Parts: sequence; C-alpha cells; structure tokens
Amino acid sequence: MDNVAGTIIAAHGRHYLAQSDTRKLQCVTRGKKSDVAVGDIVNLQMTSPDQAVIESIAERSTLLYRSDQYKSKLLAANVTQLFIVVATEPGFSDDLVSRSLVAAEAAGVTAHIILNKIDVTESLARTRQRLAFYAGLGYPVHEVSARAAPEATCTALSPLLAGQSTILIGQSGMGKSSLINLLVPDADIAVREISAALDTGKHTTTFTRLYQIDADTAIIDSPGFQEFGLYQLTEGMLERAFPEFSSYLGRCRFYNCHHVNEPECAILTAVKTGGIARMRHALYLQLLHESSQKLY
Ligand SMILES: Nc1nc2c(ncn2[C@@H]2O[C@H](COP(=O)(O)OP(=O)(O)O)[C@@H](O)[C@H]2O)c(=O)[nH]1
Ligand SMILES: [Mg+2]
Ligand SMILES: [Zn+2]
Repeated sequence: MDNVAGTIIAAHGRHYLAQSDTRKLQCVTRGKKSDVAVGDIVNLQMTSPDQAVIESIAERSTLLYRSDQYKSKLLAANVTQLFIVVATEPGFSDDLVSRSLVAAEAAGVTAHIILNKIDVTESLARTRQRLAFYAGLGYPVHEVSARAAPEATCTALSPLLAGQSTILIGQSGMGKSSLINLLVPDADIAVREISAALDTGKHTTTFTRLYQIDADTAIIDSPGFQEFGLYQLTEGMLERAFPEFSSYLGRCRFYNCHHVNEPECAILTAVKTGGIARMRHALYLQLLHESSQKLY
C-alpha cells in the first residue's frame, strides 16, 4: 500500500491517531519506539484503509517535553505558543506556572497566561495580584470566563490563536477543556471520534489531542498535571530560561558562575536587592539540582 503524510492528533500510550487529509488513521510505531508527539508531521505507510505505521517524523520546529530522573515525556511538537491556564478557584501553583514558563522559554515557544473563572469574585483580587508578578516579567495575562462570558472569552482569545499552533496546559480543574469547547467548533464530536478510534473509553482527558481549526491554526488540549519535571534542561539553558536574569548574566565575578553561592555573583546580588524574586531564584536552584540528578 502507499505512503501518505499526516499530523499526529492524539497519543495514548504507544497508540497514535493521525489526520491525513479527511481521514483519521490509527498508527503504531515500528518496534518499541515511542518518540512521537502530538503535532508531529509524519510519513505513514498504510497497512489497511484506516491503519498505518509511522515511518518517519519530519523535523520539528519546536518540541515541548517534561522529564523526571529516568525518562522524558513528550508533550507536543511544532507548537508556536503555550497558554498556561490558571483560575481563581481552585488556586494555582506558582511552581507549576514558573516551570511551564521555563519549559516554554527553553523550547523557544511564546507563553501567555490565561486567567479563567473571573466570575468567581472572592479570590479575584488576590489572584490578579499574584499574576501581576508574571506580567511584570513580560508574560501577557488575559482574563476570561469560559462559563459566565463565553462570547467575550472567544473575542479575547481567537485573535491570539489565528495562524498559531497553541497548546493549553495547566492543572486540572482550571478550565482548559471548557475553553477548548468554546474555541473549537464541534470539539465534543472530535473528542468522541478520537476516543473511539484510540479505544480510550471514557478517559477523554487522560491524553493530549490536537484540533486543526484551519490550515495554519491548531489548538492542543492536554491532561492536567501535578508535576512538571525539567531534568532535561542543562545549566546553560536554565539561566537563559529566566528572562529577568538576562541583564545580569555575564556580570558575575566568575565567568562560569553557577549563581548558587559564589562571591560577587550578579544574580545573587539582584536577589538580595529585589531585582530578581526569591521564589524564582529558588526554582532556578531546584531545577539546577534536578538537572544534576538526571540518570539517562
Ligand atoms: N465559575 C466558573 N467555572 C468554570 C469556568 N470555566 C470552567 N469552569 C468549571 O470548572 C470545572 C473544570 O473545568 P474543565 O474545563 O474540565 O477544566 P480542565 O480540567 O482544566 O480541563 C468545570 O466544572 C467547569 O464547569 C468559568 O469561567 N467559571
Ligand atoms: Mg480537561
Ligand atoms: Zn552568578
């Protein structure tokens, strides 16, 4: 049978679903390989009218992934921007927001923060205050309410999505799927199709999936996460993934300064004088530690 091109639109374990023109094809990799990500452009060898083997993966413009001590897990390929979805309730974790931002910076992907559920007014002021910190670092923050103001939410977000491949990430319960349902026409039908093809039963939010809006616009929904390991990032990548460090880099006494406890470290001085937030430097130290613990 013939070879066709496709885009990976869902991944569940080592089973993948690819969109090729109007067809959805169930795909597997050859052997034990599992290095395929949602968003990958692939070359497929057809094995039946709706099944194929992934022959090769086209070169990726970007790759987002997380990792622990033992292995890395691909999140998505070829995305151009990351929407970090947070909410007034339940509360969000600064650690996970900053880790997501670091992952975006390291991958060369633009990051936006989406504050959902602004209709929940009790915690709104406090949440805004917390997010102002990230706006100060240069990350745009957009306020929406998928439930109480669906039209205004679409008006705010649709222009940002056009022409981009956007992944929504965040803790569960923040409203990622609610936003997807607003932004993607017939998202529910697509989900049912994908679940049926991958035989995932009811576990619709346990896997990542891509919705192609038009030829150059895609949105990716991802399962909520509790952890965001970044063991794969090297020291050099880490210091450059914190934008507020940039004006101090190269100004330490030692050219190979680790910014941990060295004398006359420009970064540590900035932490003391308030130019760099302690919370962010603490995360930098934690990530530096993680990167030294990598076992693969
Ligand atoms: N009050 C309020 N609730 C919302 C809003 N958006 C989503 N929710 C609710 O928050 C819960 C989690 O939403 P969901 O989209 O499943 O979150 P996900 O886990 O991030 O995909 C659901 O009960 C939604 O109805 C909103 O704008 N306001
Ligand atoms: Mg969801
Ligand atoms: Zn230093």
